[in-house]
Amino acid sequence: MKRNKLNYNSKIKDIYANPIGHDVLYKLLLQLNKSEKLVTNPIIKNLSLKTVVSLTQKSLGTEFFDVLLELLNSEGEYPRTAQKGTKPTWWKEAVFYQIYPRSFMDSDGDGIGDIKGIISKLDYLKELGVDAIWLSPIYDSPNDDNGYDIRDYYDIMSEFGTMEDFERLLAEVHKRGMKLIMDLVVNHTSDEHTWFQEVIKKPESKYKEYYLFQKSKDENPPNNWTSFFSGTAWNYYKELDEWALHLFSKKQMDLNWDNENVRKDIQKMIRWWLTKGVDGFRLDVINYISKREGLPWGNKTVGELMGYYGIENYYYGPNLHKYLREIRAEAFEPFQAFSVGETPGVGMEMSKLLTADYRQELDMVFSFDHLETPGHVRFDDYQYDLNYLKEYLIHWMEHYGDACWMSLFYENHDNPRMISKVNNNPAFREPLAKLLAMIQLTLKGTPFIFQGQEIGSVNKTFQSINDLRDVESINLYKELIEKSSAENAFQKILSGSRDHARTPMQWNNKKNAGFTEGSPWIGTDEDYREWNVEKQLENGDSVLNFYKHLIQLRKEHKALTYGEFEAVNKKKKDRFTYYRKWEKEEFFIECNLSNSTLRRSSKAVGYELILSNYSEPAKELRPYEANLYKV
Ligand code: TEU
Repeated sequence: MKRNKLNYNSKIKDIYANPIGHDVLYKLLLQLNKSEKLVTNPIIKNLSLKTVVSLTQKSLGTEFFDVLLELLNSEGEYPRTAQKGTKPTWWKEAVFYQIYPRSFMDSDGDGIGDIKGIISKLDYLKELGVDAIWLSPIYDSPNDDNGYDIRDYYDIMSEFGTMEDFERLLAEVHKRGMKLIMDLVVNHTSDEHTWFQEVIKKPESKYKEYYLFQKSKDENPPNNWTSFFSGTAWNYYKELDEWALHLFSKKQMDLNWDNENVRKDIQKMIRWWLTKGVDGFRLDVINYISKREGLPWGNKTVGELMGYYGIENYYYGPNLHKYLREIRAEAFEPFQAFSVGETPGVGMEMSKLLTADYRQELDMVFSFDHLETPGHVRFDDYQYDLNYLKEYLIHWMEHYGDACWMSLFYENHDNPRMISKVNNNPAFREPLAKLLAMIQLTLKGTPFIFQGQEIGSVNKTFQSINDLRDVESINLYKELIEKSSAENAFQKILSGSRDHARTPMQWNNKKNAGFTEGSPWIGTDEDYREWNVEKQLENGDSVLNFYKHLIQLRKEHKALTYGEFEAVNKKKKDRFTYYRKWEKEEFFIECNLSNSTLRRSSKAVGYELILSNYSEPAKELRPYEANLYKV
């Protein structure tokens, strides 16, 4: 459906009805920790943009609104409403498991996880009930960002093994009836990729057009865009007297997707892997690939609000849909390959335009608005409020629509552990781990479990900055110590470091948690002695067995995958209760989102209790109690 362009006479309600307008305002409200009512109340929603500008000019500036309108009008399409019926496919029924290869299992004692290590654990994953594996990058890379900086798309990182090892892995995965998806990192390549190296050697090379080089008028970078890993997003190259764009580390150079040759080369590479038999891809920061022409300066207000400058020029760029459709048609479609896009900053309405089945772009996306409670960012030291997660999930369950399918996750290799974010009191670790599992595995969508989540992993007690390895943490630390004490800087890093998720998988209570015979590339702490796979496999009540049980139930009962979702007592704080219904089958899920006791829901009386994170019955609903009933 097409709509009219928005302008200064448009009303707030028109802006909120525009898919990007909706998601931008929603995100803004989150960032400012304000209720949605702020834009939906009758007075405000009828204000014209003109009036809003005059009211907020001082704080936001007028240019902010020009930028906003340009962004909003760049999307001519609106999601269709009311398509009824979900089309069944394997990936809607699957439970995915993300492996971060560097930290999963080391087979050769060099302290770095590898492909043979993964193969040795496939039976474990099968036992757990995993249907599909997402492998973080295993391509040849100098590892500035642990493989997210690819040097050669057609080769395997030597620390991880060989192409033969990979082929064996794929065959072993398939032999067990599972699927394998790879990470596709194509917003950027390593600066050590031959394309980039060619340019440095030969400025007149055709590969210059593969990247985003620009001249600058003076000694400063061409624009004010900042990198997600601190500082300017530009590197200066003396050989060329030009700058090249990198949204991430200094060694991750952004590709120029407006160059058709780049797109063709990438599509060719994707087909090459699909010909080998991989089942699909997780597409790294795929919503960043299309940059606004001329790479305009980032708006100051947006930059201050988001913490990054320039983002409005590329997080939902003008050709994004076109490029995604091309990839789909030229590479994915002929192989029936599955795709899930990593799309930071994209909310629900934009996600619809990226994933609705009639649009032929992606199958699913990872949206991230639920990973921090409103008003907070990852590096804040605060306690995550599960009431917000509930609100977010209900919103998506009720409005994402039958043409779209949601990804369900709390963790990945870029985020601290969810249990630690919610409550780091060890007394609650086990019930909380199970509560999170209950929610993730009984909702509508495809669950993605991140390695270690299934044994209730928590954040590590890193002692100093020397214990950390991640380029983001290290760069941010350097930036912070310019302005504050080393101790404060380290505290901030500890709250948000991605390394919490990257310590070795805890297999047993032996040396290095059974991860390696050598010395691990990143350490673990004493935690593994009590919290490890081996121990949990032996204990019927463990977090691991709870996951296993839930996954099994999900497979046995269609109600838990395709079933209708119906929330009950939505407004009741600390309580998350809902039904899943499919034909004659009905389940009721009752969760206590707090660390205090609550009155038990009267609804559950007479229902059959199938699974609970507490073994003894009790009158009250105990801290983080989670129950699954058959109605
Ligand atoms: O992450 C992209 C991303 O925007 C973030 O999740 C990122 O980790 C961080 O929060 C930025 O502040 C993807 C990958 O998952 C991540 O590991 C890579 O470092 C990044 O892209 C670059 O490839």
